[in-house]
Amino acid sequence: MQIPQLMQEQYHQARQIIEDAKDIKVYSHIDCDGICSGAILSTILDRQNKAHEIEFVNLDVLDDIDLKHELTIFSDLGSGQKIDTKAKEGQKILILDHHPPLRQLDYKNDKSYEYLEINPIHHGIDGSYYVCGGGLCYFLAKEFGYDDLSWIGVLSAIGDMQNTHSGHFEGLNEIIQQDAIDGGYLEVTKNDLNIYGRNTRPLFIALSYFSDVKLPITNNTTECMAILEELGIDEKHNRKTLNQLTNEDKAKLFQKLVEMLSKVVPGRYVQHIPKLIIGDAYTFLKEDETSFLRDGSEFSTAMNACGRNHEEKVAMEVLKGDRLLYLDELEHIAKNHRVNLAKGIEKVTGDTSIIELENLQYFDGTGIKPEIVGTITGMILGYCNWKKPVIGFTQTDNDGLKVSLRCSRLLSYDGIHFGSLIREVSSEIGGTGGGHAMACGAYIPVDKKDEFIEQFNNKLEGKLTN
Ligand SMILES: [Mn+2]
Repeated sequence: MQIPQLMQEQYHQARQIIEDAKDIKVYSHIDCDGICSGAILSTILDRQNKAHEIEFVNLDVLDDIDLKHELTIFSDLGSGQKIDTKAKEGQKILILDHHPPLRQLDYKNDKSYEYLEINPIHHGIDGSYYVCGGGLCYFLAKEFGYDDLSWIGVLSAIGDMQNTHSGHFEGLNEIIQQDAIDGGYLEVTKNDLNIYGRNTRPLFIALSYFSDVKLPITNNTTECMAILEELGIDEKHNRKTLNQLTNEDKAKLFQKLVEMLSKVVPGRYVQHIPKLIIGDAYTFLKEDETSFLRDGSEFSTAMNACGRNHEEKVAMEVLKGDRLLYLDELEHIAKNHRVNLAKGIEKVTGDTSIIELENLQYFDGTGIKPEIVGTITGMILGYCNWKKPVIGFTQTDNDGLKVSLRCSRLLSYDGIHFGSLIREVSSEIGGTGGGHAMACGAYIPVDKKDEFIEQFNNKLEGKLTN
């Protein structure tokens, strides 16, 4: 795939707009993709000697926002929000977003302010699997000749789960990946064993987090050690990590996992088993060999940890190259984050009961911060029935309910898009929602919880394999 000509022309225009501007504000999203987008834009602006402000925000603050700067740039957000209701004559707006756009390509034509929106969907390019916010910002960097930022584009796509469909990058993401490889920033190991924590987690612990399907090893480190011993891998419990295994050991482990999975997975899911344990692995070659920044998934988790704790700037400074001051801070934030997650898990699996209905299961996560309820919901999956999605609820600061849904990847491979379902159900009861096929969320009125559960349960009738 190549960048369509019209989109390429938009990038020329975007460059011109930036070169002409003196007073610039950037709004970006608070997740890994948004932080990567912000870091790329900020680097472009630094190198162009452009003073700029950058702010990481939630989507809900953007509708009817007061624009105070000559040029306002929105990255990884903006397409779906009414960001220009207060735009004044002479102001300029640039949007780089991959979410479904509210406005058409010709929207700019009769405006008294300058409006440029670069969104792949306007050009017939899928925004879930072919390019994300950070990728769109990278193509702008490339327009300026800053190909060295390609690796941040790759990281954004990892964080945005753009490769979940096939285990590989496709579409425009492939161009970014190739640029990063050509520049010597990235190594892609095709079809590697795909277990989280390859660089820093001892394998027997990494394996115990396997939760797409409940296996004997799930949340059971003793069983993990026994299996590694049986396979003759790490039998002395040296706490080897995945990336310390030989290919031969990886192949043995792959066989064992397939065997375990085949025993418990219903027939219609069997074809998807390899995708659960195999995928491309991304190594950032400029990072220290033992650093968690060296592995793409671990790096993106640290970025998300910052977003969840309102420390996006720390994450951005690390991306922009500061490894002295900010890397320590990043490690500190990531560690605290893990402690908070563990406390949340303990709470839900301890005194809160997980309630199972015909087609879903849910828990009351009161007291869990809304920023981390999604991550916790994902980790709770390993304690539940993997054949149904799990939904967590918690209160927001403004008396609403935050809803998070996670499910086994097998359900999404089977064709269910929970992001679309949650959008439908939440809007039917006066809330808002959306997201990925297997990780999504919503905000709903606090008194609509029961209605939400009932409607969601009904909507799933006949869609799941029990
Ligand atoms: Mn994104």
